[in-house]
Amino acid sequence: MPANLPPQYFEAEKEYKNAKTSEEKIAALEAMLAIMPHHKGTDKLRAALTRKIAQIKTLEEARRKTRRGSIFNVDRQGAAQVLLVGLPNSGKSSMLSSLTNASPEVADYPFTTTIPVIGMMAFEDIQIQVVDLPPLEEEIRKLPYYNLLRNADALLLVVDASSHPEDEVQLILDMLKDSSVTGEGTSELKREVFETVEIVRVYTKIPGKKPDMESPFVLPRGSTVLQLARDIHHDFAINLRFARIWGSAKFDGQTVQKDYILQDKDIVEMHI
Ligand SMILES: Nc1nc2c(ncn2[C@@H]2O[C@H](COP(=O)(O)OP(=O)(O)OP(=O)(O)O)[C@@H](O)[C@H]2O)c(=O)[nH]1
Ligand SMILES: [Mg+2]
Repeated sequence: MPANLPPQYFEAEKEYKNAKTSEEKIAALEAMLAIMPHHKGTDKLRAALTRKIAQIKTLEEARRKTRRGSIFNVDRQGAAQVLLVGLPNSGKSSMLSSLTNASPEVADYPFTTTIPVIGMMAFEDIQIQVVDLPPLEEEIRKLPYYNLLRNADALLLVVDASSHPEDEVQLILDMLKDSSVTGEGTSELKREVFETVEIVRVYTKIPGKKPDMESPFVLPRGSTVLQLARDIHHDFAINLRFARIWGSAKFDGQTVQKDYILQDKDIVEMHI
C-alpha cells in the first residue's frame, strides 16, 4: 500500500537531514510522525521513525555518561572479541543469534539494536565473544564506538547481500549470503572468525602423562614455547630448558627450543 505522504512530511524530512544536534533531529522526526497519515501503508515507516527517535535518545544518554559507564565499554570475555558491524537492517542481530546462544531482537525494520548485545560463540574447544552492535551511521560516530572497534580482535562486516554489492565486500558477501537465516555456512563462518582473530590453541602435557585436551591455552599466532611457559607460570619461564612437541613438529615428541613458534593444536611438554 503506498504511503501517500503530504508535502509537509518531506519538508520535515529535509529539516531532519539538515539537523545538527540530537534535539533538532528528534524534533524533526517527531514532526514527520505527526504529519504522517495513519494507515497500513505508513506502519513500517512509523515504526522505523519511532525506533530512530529511541536510538538517538539512547545514544545521547550514552554520550552524556563517562567513558567508564559507556554502553560501548564492553568487557572482553573468552579467547577473542569479535564485533558485528554493518548498516541498519543488514542482519547483524540475526548473525549473532546463529553464531551464539544469545537472543537479540531481530526485526524487519532498521535501528532495532540500540545497545551492544553479547554472545559467546563456541568454536571447537574455545569460546569467542561476539558482540552485536547498533547500526553504523552518523549518530554513532560521535560515541566511544570507535574505541571499541579499535580494541577488538576482529570485525565481522555484515552486509545485506540483496542490496548493491561492492567489489571489496564480495568475499564477505559470498560468505554471508543467507547464512543468518538458514544457519547454512555457520560452521565455515565460525572457522573464518577463528582464522581472523589470529590465535592458536595449545595443549600441555606433563612428562609420562596424557595431554590435557579439555582446556587449551590460547595465545596470539606466532607465540613461542617461552611465551606459553610465561602464561603457565612465572617460574616455568625462568626454569624452562626445552620442550617436546606433538603436532607441528617434524616428528611426534620432537625436542624444540624456547623460541620454537607454536601452531594451532600443538601439544607441548615442558621440561624444566
Ligand atoms: N533473506 C534474509 N533475510 C535476513 C537475513 N539475515 C537477516 N535477515 C532479515 O533482515 C531483517 C533485519 O535483520 P536484523 O538481524 O534485525 O538486522 P540488524 O543488522 O541487526 O538491524 P539493526 O539492529 O536495525 O541495525 C530481519 O527481518 C531478518 O529476518 C538473511 O541472511 N537472509
Ligand atoms: Mg540488530
